[in-house]
Amino acid sequence: MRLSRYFLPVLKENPAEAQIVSHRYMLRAGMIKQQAAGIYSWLPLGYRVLKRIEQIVHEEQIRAGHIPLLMPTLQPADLWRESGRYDDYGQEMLRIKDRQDRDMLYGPTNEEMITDIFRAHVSSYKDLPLTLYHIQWKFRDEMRPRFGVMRGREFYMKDGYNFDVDRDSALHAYNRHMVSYLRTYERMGLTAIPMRAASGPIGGDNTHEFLVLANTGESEVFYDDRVTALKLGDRQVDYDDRAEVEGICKEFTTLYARTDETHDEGLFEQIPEAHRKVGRGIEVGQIFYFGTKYSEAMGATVVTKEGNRVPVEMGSHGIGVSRLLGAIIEASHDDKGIIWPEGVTPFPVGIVNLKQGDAAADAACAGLEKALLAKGLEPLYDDRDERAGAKFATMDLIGLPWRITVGPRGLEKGVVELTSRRTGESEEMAPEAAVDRIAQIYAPHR
Ligand code: P5A
Repeated sequence: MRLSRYFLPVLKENPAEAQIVSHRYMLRAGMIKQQAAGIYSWLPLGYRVLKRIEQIVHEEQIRAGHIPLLMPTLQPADLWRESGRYDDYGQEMLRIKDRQDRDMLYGPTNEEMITDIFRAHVSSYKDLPLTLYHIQWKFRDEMRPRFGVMRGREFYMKDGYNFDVDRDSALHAYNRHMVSYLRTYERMGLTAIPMRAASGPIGGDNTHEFLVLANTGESEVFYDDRVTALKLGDRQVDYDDRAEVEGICKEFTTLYARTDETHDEGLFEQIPEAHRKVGRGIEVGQIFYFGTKYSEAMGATVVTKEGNRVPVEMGSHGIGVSRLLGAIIEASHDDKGIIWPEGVTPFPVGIVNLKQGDAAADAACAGLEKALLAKGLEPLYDDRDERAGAKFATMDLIGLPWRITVGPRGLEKGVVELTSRRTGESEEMAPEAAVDRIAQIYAPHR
């Protein structure tokens, strides 16, 4: 993509309405535009990151054996009357009437609708286990939408729902989600800690939230800091192996880590003092096991091997896809702008032409662009007729992890400069070597 033809409405000034750094940088980097309180348009750069995050979520769900579908944003109120949540959900639910005067709502979550799909088509243990998920817009009329996409009213969520014949199988589904989430967040360059939490309006007594530590987080968290060193890494996990999956969950949930809702001061004090930490965190996901809460109310049953008809065991599992952009920026930035982890960056590399209009520099940049594209790595080429300083400032703000700088002086020696956004370190090398290096860096991410 050439910057001269792109749509990147960068702001010079700090927007007054942004209280936290991720919101400020998303506005300044031309990623989002507010359309109403807590409702945003996703401008091209923001949209690219949203799609990258969505892609990682899909890949990891499919790896865990979960099946994508797509449910609508609008739902009939009658489904929610069956579960009893139509009245319980209160002011957070956006209620709408259609022209026939039927009660509708903009879905804040989909437990009822997925249970309706299940009961229409499944009635035997032979069709289980089953986990269906979608990535779809949600609406919650939050009392205090704030911090940009972090607490929106309209937001993008991955929500998955497991159906199992008995409690043990449903707990395996819960564990499978936990492990797949750990891998998902790691691929985005995040450390997200599973913490014992409260279930709120979704229900059930077994639930974990995934928290990214950040001073600007909305949740107060209490944890043993040794939990932050745990990594899933590139272990190959067999998601059907109950013992293996449970073992990984134990590894990640044995050290104390809780939100304020479930915090237990007595247990907390048993942690050696040097490791005892109180801080704040951003909730980027939550998993629930709630058994038969919805299936019983809505008549979603299966016939077991023994021939008994029982309500199906369920849980639901959510990832805050749009919130993740904010969380990643909170975790990865400096005073010049965003620093995208390679896994989610909107473009893998930026090309800065120091002397637009210089025949050799223009040709070298075009050559780099072509060579990178041929490797499936689309660069963002700043081909505008701007000062070098302004070009660097834009690249730093939008946070591409790598930059190739091309100028007539370097080209006389046959080199360009490859710079890491994270460390600021630069290295001179032949243009072909820079392309190879970028390809190597991204090999594990594509
Ligand atoms: C699990 C999936 C649920 O709704 N039902 C389906 C369950 N869980 S949840 O914890 O309420 O939401 C899941 C994740 O969505 C993100 N999230 C938000 N993101 C942006 N703005 C909001 N207002 C908002 N509310 C929830 C969070 O990341 C949460 O963990």
